[in-house]
Amino acid sequence: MTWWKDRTGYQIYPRSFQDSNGDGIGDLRGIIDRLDHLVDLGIGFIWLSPVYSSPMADNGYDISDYRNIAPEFGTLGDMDRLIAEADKRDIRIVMDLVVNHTSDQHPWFQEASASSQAEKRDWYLWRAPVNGGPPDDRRSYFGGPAWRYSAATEMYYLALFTPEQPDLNWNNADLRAEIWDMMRWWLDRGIGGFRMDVIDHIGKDVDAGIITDGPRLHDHLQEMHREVLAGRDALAVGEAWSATTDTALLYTGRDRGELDMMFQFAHITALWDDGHGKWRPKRFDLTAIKRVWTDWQIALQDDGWNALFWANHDLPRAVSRYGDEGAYRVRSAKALALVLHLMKGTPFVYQGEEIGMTNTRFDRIEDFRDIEVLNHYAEALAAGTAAQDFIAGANANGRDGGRTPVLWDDAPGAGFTTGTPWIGINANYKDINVAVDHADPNGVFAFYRQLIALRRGDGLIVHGRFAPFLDDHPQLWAYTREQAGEQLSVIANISGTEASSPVPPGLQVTGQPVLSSMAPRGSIGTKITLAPWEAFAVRGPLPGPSPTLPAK
Ligand code: TEU
Ligand code: CA
Repeated sequence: MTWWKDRTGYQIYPRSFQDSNGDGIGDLRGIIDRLDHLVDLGIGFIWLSPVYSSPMADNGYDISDYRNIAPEFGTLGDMDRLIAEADKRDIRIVMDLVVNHTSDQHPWFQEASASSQAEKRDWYLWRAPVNGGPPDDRRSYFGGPAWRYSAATEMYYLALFTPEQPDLNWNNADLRAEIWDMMRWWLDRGIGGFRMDVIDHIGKDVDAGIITDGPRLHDHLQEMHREVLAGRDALAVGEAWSATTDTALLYTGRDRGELDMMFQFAHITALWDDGHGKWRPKRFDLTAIKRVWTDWQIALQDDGWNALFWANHDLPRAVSRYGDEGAYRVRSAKALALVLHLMKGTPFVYQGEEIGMTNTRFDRIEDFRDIEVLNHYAEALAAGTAAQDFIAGANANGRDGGRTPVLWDDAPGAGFTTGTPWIGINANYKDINVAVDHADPNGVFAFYRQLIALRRGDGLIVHGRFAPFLDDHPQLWAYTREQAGEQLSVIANISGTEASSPVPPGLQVTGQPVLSSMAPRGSIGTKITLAPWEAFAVRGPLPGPSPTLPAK
């Protein structure tokens, strides 16, 4: 029932993974064509970002039919083929469940917004104007007001993301029943589970001003478990930007009957500027990142389960945000992967991360595609921000940089498409692509393949107890995992300059070399000195007092 504990997940953003018909947009057949790449990598399941029918206001996170496939991605038959072909390769398909909101083109909303007497009116959140305007001044995440006026019934509806994404009213039992039925319909089609989009939002109580972590959040999740997930061998992983180590076990505790694991984002927001959020990212701060991961490792040490990740379709690419894009690109990609994958939890690889792809940068706002960037750009300029300043922030921390096509080879179109891609392809595709990296025994792909293979069936990596060291060192990241008398020690220089430190009490790094971003090492001697981005793991018997030898 917990197949996901020793497997590694791989996130596919379908629009940019592989185009099979030359329209410049990735599609399901393209994914099927590339499944053997994932087999080679050792992937155990795919988190597939939405492929359902959608007007694509938010690239598919605005769904107009939960039980059909957007034509640009293919057909239900293609989806069934993907499930079957992946299953032949022992790869499960975890679909993206986006049920905090639908598209405004969903028939449910079309019906609900047409008349205040509509049967499904209460499936959305309507409020009367106040003093001729919106009920309150709440802002949406993607710019503009969160309350949108609907002239047909002269009322406002809540839309926390874009106006095209009206929030569903989860207090409505008929709505919930329909969601359960749809989830069962997909599980019966053979998918392996769901990644649940902004799931911390479904308990909202807007009149109380509570949006995340709301009063009925866990009631709904427990009902979902009873109605859909109980007894099924399906993964439920929730996305919860509001989650903390205090609330994590409410979602993922073994006796909670809710979710299996969750994506928390404290390591992401720790580097966001207090005043300007992601658009003015703070300088990299390793101690802040280590603190978050250590807190979460310890919080879920005995219950619950972490999802381990650096990047996804909403975040900048790992090697650009946390590593080095230049001389140490490959080594830093390996170092970041090693410290992440050897922690306790299920690692997720974001498409292209396995070859150390870097962020794509755009000089002009016209080259960006993400509605979040475009809307915030307009608001920032209206507030006096210089265009280039905002664009610099959008390139550093926006969502488009990591959403450009996977680089497969050095052909025009990078092997992604023979047509005109929907978004620009990274200009470094001739140097950084799967074909080049895959051929390099010291490449990023080869390292990820070894790292992922280590985890499979390994009790120490999957279940070993976590212990941190060197918490305050600004360059070094060190921790151990212990299980059944064995210890795995991980030590990494997450910086571009040499790092050294006395060996902290209790940290013993001796044993068999497991993996290294450079030449294999089996020990650190009496003082730690690591080259830039040198990271390695060793494994051996749990050090401790040598066993007393029997008297002669
Ligand atoms: O993202 C949730 C979400 O809050 C992020 O969009 C985040 O707020 C933003 O990137 C930080 O500035 C999920 C999906 O992952 C995202 O792609 C969707 O746009 C969003 O929900 C709405 O469905
Ligand atoms: Ca296509």
